[in-house]
Amino acid sequence: MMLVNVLGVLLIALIVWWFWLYQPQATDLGDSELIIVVENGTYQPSRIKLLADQPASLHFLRKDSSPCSETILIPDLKLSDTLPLNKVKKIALPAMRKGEYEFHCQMKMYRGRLVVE
Ligand SMILES: [Cu+2]
Repeated sequence: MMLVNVLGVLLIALIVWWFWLYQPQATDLGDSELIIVVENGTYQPSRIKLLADQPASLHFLRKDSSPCSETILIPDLKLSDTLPLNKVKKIALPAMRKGEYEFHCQMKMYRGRLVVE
């Protein structure tokens, strides 16, 4: 009984960590043509640093055939687009103010973040 409680608490801690605390390392967008791979439930990389007040573009390569991963949404920019399967798709971003902007798939299973600084 005790063991079950301990396991339950651990499981909750893991869920909290995964959904709220886990922060993957940020990758600089830089000048390079960074390609964000959409596969196995993650955007890789999922935390992308870019410069404020400059238009930029993201390149996505979707390898997951599930229909949900086809849509990409950046709610703060009112941006939504579709990603073709196994083809690089370029998404243009406007100049943005400093801050963090989430992007995700239709059901938020895939989640990423733009870090503008
Ligand atoms: Cu999804």
